Parts: sequence; structure tokens; C-alpha cells
Amino acid sequence: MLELYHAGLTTCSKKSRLALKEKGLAYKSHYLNLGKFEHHDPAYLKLNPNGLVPTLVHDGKVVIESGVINEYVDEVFADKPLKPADPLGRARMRIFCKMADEYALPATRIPTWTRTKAAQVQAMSAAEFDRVVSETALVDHRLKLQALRGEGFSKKEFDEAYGRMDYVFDRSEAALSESPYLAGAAYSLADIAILPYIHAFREVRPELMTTHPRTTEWYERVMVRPAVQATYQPSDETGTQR
Ligand SMILES: N[C@@H](CCC(=O)N[C@@H](CS)C(=O)NCC(=O)O)C(=O)O
Repeated sequence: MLELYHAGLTTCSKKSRLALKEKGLAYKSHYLNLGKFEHHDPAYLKLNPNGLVPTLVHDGKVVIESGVINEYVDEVFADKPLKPADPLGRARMRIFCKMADEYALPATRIPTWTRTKAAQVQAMSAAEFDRVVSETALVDHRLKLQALRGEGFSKKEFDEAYGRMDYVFDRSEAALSESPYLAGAAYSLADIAILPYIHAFREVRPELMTTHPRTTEWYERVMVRPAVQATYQPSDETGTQR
């Protein structure tokens, strides 16, 4: 049995929901409301010591990290493979998966947390804020919460985030000049890893879609895939988010 703990339409949750749905795998969905800090629940922290979503539980075994979850399900369930068959294609796929985790994700947090968490964090009592910070496992997240409680993120942090967005769009545009999908001829874990970030960045910087026509064409093409539509459409899995 597969169970996914996730927060609906957050980028990392979408990554794993996209992969599970693309492979046609049924799973029990556990929606966690991040606004209510359900991911800080001690029972959840036993599954995911980072206190982040998503988390996969497969027959009682726990796998964390959206990219790792996606590789795991693709290996365990061989039908509808989401990895290119050739080593070079898999190497290209992994470059995009690595870019999503290491490069794109931090860029998302600056505008998203400003929009979704700043007002909430500023409205907390001192005791409540201290409790939330003390429950936050990762030091970079604790520091970001403290920044939001204060003056918010700096211009330098926004500039860095925007530069990262440019980079992800530029690399996607270059890859898509060579092949219809990011890692070659077929839709793969590379497309799944990058799609939620292109979706998020385009909301913050719509002009990037105009300056990157191949990426826009790819985005429109992959967004109509049935598994992508099922991931994005409102349901019990998407909670109350945008
Ligand atoms: N590298 C992790 C990152 C997970 C992550 O940052 N998840 C976000 C949602 S996209 C989260 O749980 N945020 C809760 C919080 O920061 O309080 C992964 O890919 O699974």
C-alpha cells in the first residue's frame, strides 16, 4: 500500500503527486495543512524528521524528499517508466532533478513565503512564534521565519531568487531547443521536477513566458496531460490552496 503525506499544491507535493498519477498508482492521500502547522505534529516528525512534505509510506517503509520519492516509485513500479532508457538521457534527467532541488526550490521560498507566511508569522504572539520556530527542524527555515517576523527578505535575497528563476528558464529553453521534453524524446522525471517551478515562477514573473517561447510551448503541452490536470484540479488532495 502507498500513502502520501503532502500539502496539495505546494511545489514539492505536486512533484510527487505528478509522478504517482503519471504512473497510474493509487495511493492513500494524507493532506497536511501547512498553515495550521500540521507538519510539525510529533507523529509526522517521526516519519519526516525535516518536518517537510511530501513523505511516502510504502508498505510501512518511509521515503522522504520529493525527488527521491519519484525515483523510488519509478524503480519499484516498472510500468510506465519515467526515466529515459539511455544513460545520457538519465544523466540529463538528473541534472534537471538536481536543479529543481538545489536551485529552483530556494528561489520559490522567497516570494511564496512572503505571500503566504509573512502576515501569519507577524500576527503570532511572541510565545506562539517561539514555539513554531523551536518545532522547525531545519536551520535555514528557522532563519527565514525570523526574517519574516522582522523586516522580511532583503532586496539581495529577492534578486538572488529572480536570478535563479532566470537560470531555470534559460536551461529549460536550451534543453527544449534540442528535444521536445527536458531530458529527451519522452516526458520524464525531469519534466515532473521542473514543471511546478515553472508554474510558480510564471506567477511571479509572467514576462519569463514571453522571453522563453519554447518553455511556454512545453508548459502548455504538459499542462494538458491527464495526470497533470488531475494533480492541479481542485480536490480533497489540494486542500484550500490556490
Ligand atoms: N527537498 C524537499 C523540500 C520539501 C519542502 O520544502 N516542502 C515544503 C513544501 S514545498 C514544506 O514542507 N514546507 C513547510 C514549511 O516550510 O513549513 C523535498 O523536495 O521534498
